[in-house]
Amino acid sequence: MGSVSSRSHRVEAQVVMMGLDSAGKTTLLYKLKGHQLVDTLPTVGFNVEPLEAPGQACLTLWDVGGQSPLRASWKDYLEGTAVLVFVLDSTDEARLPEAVAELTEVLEDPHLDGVPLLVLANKHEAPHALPLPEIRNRLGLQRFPGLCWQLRACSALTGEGLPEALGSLRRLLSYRSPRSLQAQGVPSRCWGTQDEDSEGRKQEKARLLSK
Ligand SMILES: Nc1nc2c(ncn2[C@@H]2O[C@H](COP(=O)(O)OP(=O)(O)O)[C@@H](O)[C@H]2O)c(=O)[nH]1
Ligand SMILES: [Mg+2]
Repeated sequence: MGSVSSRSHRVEAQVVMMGLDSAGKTTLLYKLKGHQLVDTLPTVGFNVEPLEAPGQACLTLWDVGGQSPLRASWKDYLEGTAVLVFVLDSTDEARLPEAVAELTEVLEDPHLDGVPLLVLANKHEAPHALPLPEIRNRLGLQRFPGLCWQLRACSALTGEGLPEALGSLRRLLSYRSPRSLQAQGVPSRCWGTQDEDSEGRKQEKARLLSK
């Protein structure tokens, strides 16, 4: 697997999507491709599709099977990853700790050093979906001080939040890790990590207030 390459303004990149089984990764993959909703079976191995994203980004999007026996092979997909997308089922509070533990383990892999993370809180259209601020707290990503990450709510079922998720993905692709900035001599005071944007927070607050 390769990483980000750029010819003129065009960006080509490998993006790997992981998460527990049934989080909605395969549904997301095909929804992003613009397919009709597909009936999915548990993914054994992976699915992979090319995907055009905003800002002339040509992505190769990997959807890696998330059942527990398959998670040992997640590390085989990480080399050359430009952005890791971790998909959560916002309605599955019982398995959130398991998802956080798996994400934590994968983030410790050296191949993800300096690689940004997009967490998609999927199934957000469901009435019993956990609110985004609660998911943010329970992720505890501040434990990874150098990590550049964003959290987005979305629904692979309705398509809600997917354009914003693709926008985040595009921005994260442009992110340069502190290590690469250091190599280019950029002073450390100019380094930054991105949290989910304030617009997303405003929308979430409005949603919560309207309940
Ligand atoms: N309500 C709801 N169900 C979803 C959504 N995305 C996926 N699903 C359902 O969740 C189940 C598992 O989806 P799948 O894509 O196979 O999950 P994967 O194991 O992560 O690939 C299927 O029944 C999907 O129809 C969503 O955004 N909302
Ligand atoms: Mg699947």
